[in-house]
Amino acid sequence: MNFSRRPKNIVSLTLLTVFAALMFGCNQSHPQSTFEALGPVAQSQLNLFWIIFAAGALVFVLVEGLMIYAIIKFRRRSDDEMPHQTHGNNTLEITWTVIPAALLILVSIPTIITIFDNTNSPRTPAEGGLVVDAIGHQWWFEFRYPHPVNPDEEIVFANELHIPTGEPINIRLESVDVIHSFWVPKIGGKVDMVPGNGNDMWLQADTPGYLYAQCAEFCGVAHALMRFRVIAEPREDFDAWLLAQAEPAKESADPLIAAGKQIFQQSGCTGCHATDPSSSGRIGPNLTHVASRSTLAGGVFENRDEFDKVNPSLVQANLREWLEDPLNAKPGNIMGMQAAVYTDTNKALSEPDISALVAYLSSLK
Ligand code: HEC
Ligand SMILES: [Cu+2]
Repeated sequence: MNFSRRPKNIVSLTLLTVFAALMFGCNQSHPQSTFEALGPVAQSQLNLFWIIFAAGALVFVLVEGLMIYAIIKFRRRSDDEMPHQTHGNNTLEITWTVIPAALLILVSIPTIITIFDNTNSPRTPAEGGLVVDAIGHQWWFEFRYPHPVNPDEEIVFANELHIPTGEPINIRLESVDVIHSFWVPKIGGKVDMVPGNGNDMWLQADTPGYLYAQCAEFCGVAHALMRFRVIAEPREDFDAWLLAQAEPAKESADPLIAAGKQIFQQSGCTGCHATDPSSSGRIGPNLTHVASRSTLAGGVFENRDEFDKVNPSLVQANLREWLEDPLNAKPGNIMGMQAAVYTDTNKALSEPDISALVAYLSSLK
């Protein structure tokens, strides 16, 4: 590096960085912005952010102002003048110890109130509030709902959390492997999913919407591709959705679909995937209604078209791409690393096998 050019490089690099940051900020879509709070938990977190930000800004302006004042006031005025030397000042030292301590105490009050508000659900399961289990897996999310008809059973779904709007939803967080973190930026969360040590949280969406969410704790190679969606919908739509999920997998007489089902059973898929709505605790997502999901493979594939509807031809194209080469779509994922059809070339799926599997899986609506 040419050292004489260094300051110039630093200036242009800084300008470039500022420019890039501004350009990114210009984007109209902020699917994961915490500045657009759509529910009470996210709103209280945002309020707390502004309180702390304001306190920090106040301290910044005050300290910088005093510093600039001192630099100018006590500067050396001529080459042979020695500025006045000061050693210790009790009044000043007490002041700049007491003011920050007081500020910290002030900020801690709304912080503690927010922590308790975010922890204590306004309608607990005991008070009749809806409760959903969210289980972290490397690298996807499992959700279990109470069965709408049979209280002894659960409905198991993946990568898409449906919630009724305007109600507090109690979420019990767990993990089967490493620590993950559950985060829906616009309505709340960022609470850890710890294996063997359940955490509780609640959140609420005030209006219907399709929200982006993701794991917020580094959990291994595919962490960045561990996403999920939240679908907030009116109570009736939610109830209808849950009833549909409680239905057994669709049967079909179509020969290609029947062939696909057979390949599914013979290729080891059932070792990791259930096709019964109440079956949980497998290595891979429950596939009973996989073709009704708006994404595949932890949010990697979008199944929705420009009208925001799950589009059957997109579902088929995405299933095909996933089954042809899961490691290309999501590097390091457990299916690509462990399923025999990908690790043992003698068992590899043929093109007709994949077509039959796509026909079968896309019939599971
Ligand atoms: C070793 C266990 C294992 C086997 C065997 C396996 N899978 Fe998977 N499968 C997974 C895991 C884990 C995921 C989740 C991957 C991710 O998102 O990180 C997955 C994801 C999927 C998905 C996407 C589901 C969703 O909701 O996103 C489909 C479809 C699928 N597998 C089909 C199959 C088929 C068909 C077979 C048989 C040829 C098969 N799998 C065999 C573990 C397995
Ligand atoms: Cu994770």
